Amino acid sequence: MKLTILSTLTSLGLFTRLAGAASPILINPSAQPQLPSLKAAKAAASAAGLDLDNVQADILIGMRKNKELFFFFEIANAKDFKAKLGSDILPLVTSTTQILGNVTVALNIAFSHTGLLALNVSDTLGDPDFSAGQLANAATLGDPGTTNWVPQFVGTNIHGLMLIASDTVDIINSTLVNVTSILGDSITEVYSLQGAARPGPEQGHEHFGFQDGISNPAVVGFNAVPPKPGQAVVPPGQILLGEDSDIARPAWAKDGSFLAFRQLKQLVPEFNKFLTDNPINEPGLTPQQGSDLLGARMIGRWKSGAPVFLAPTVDNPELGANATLNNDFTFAEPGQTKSNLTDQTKCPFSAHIRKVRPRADLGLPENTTHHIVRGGIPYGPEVTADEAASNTTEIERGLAFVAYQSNLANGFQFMQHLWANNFNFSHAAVGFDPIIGANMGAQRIVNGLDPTNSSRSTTLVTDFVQSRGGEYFFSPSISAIATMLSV
Ligand code: N7H
Repeated sequence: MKLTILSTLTSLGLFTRLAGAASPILINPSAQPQLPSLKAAKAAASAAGLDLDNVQADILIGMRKNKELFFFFEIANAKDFKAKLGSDILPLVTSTTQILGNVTVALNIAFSHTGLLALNVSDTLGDPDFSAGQLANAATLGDPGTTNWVPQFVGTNIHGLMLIASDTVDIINSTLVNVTSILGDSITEVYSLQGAARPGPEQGHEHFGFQDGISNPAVVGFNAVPPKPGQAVVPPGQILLGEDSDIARPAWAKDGSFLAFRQLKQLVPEFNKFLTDNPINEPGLTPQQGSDLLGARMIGRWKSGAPVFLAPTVDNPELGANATLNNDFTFAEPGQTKSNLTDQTKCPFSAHIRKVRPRADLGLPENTTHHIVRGGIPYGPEVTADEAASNTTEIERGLAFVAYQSNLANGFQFMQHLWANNFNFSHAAVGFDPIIGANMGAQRIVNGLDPTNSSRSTTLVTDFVQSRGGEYFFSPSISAIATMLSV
C-alpha cells in the first residue's frame, strides 16, 4: 500500500530527480566520484562475476544518503520474525541494482552476532570481532570505558539494524510505520538515530565543515573502470564475503558484508575554538588563515576537499570540487614509490586521511588489505548561535559512522586501533590522529601540525570526536535473507 502511494507520487513527478545521478534519494556532490550508471555497473559486475541484484544497496554506494534512519531492534519472536522477513520485508529490501535505478526509498537490514543466534543461525562467519560484538572491542578501539556510550549499545541485545534512506524524513517515517507494522510484536525497538546530509552549501560536508566521502575505494565489479586518479582499487572480496580474495565462508554468507556502526559525537564549537586559539603562524597568513590551515592539516584536506598535499597553504575550492584531481596524490613526489619520511611540510604524517590511508608512506603499489567503504551520514542539528557564542556543545551532533568490509580486524578496527590510535604509526613519534585518534580519554600528543616547525608537538586535551559506542553487524545478501535467515 505504502509503496503504491510512493510510486504514484513518483509518477506524478512529486520527487526531485538529479540529472545524471542514480536514485533521487542520493546526494551527488561534485567532489565525490560519480556512481557508475546502471549499465556501467552491470558491465563491470558481469566481467567480475558479481551479482549486484544480490548485494544490499548501502554496501557499495558510499556517503551519499540525503536522509537516513538507523533503527536498532531486538527480535522478540524469532519464528514470527522469520516468517515476516521472508514474506513481506524481503520484497522491500533494496539491492545495489535498484539503488542505481530509480527508487524513492531504500531499506536495508543487517544482524548482529546475537541477532543471528536469535535466528538460530550459529555458523561461524570467520570474524572473531563480529562474534564478540563491539562492546567487547571498546578498549581496543581506545574508548574511555563505556560511560559515554549510548546506554542501549552497552549490552548485547541489539539483534538487528534497519537502514532506511530517502530524500525526506516523511518518507522514511511512513516506511518505518509500514515495516514495523508488518513485523508487529516479533521485534521491539531498542534505539534509533536519524541522520541527514547537512543543509544548503554544507551538503556533503561533515559537521566540522569538511567535504566528506571523496575517497572511497573503487570495488572491482561495481565502480567505473578506470577508477579516478588516486582512488584505491580493491577486489570485491575485500568488502564482500566469499568474493575474489576473501577467505572461505559458509556459502550463504557470500555477498554479505560486515557493517561497523559507530555513533561519533563531534564537539564542533570546541574544535572551532581550538583552531581560533592556535593559528599556524606562517608568514603572509592572517590569523584566520592560520586557523584554517591548522584545521586542514589536522584532516589532510581543506573544507572544500582539496588535499593539503596538493594545496599546502590555502584552500583551493576548484581543486576540491574536481573529483578527477582531488584524490590524485600519494604523499610521495611524482615518480617516487615511497614518501620522504622526514618531510611533512605539505601534510603532517598524523593528518586524519594520512593515518587511515598512508598511501606511499608504506610504499607503492599500495597495500589493498586495509580498505573500507564508508557509508555514514551526519546526525544532529547545525551549531546554534548560543553554542557558537559559548564555544560549548549543548545539543549532540556528529557522524553516524558506517564502514563496510569483509574482515573487521583488517578494516575499521585495524584503522582505528593500529593506525589512528597508534602514536608510532606510520613511523616513530608521529603522534595520534587528531580527529579520531583515541587514548582512552587521556590527552593526545600530535606531532607535525606546524609546517614552520616540524618538531613542535601539540597536546590535545579534548577529544573533538567522542565515541558514543555502536555495534558490529552482518549485512547479508538478498538471497541469504530469502533462504537462511527467513526459514
Ligand atoms: Fe574519516 N573529518 O571530517 O575529519 N574523514 N572521519 N574516518 N576517513 C575523511 O577523503 C572524519 C572516521 C576514513 O582514502 C575525510 O573522503 C570525521 C573513522 C578514511 O585518503 C574527512 C570522523 C574512520 C578516509 C573525514 C571520521 C575513518 C576518511 C576526507 C568522525 C576509520 C579516506 C574526505 C566523526 C576508522 C582516506 C575523504 C583516503 C576521510 C572526517 C571518522 C576513516 C573530512 C569527522 C572512525 C579511510
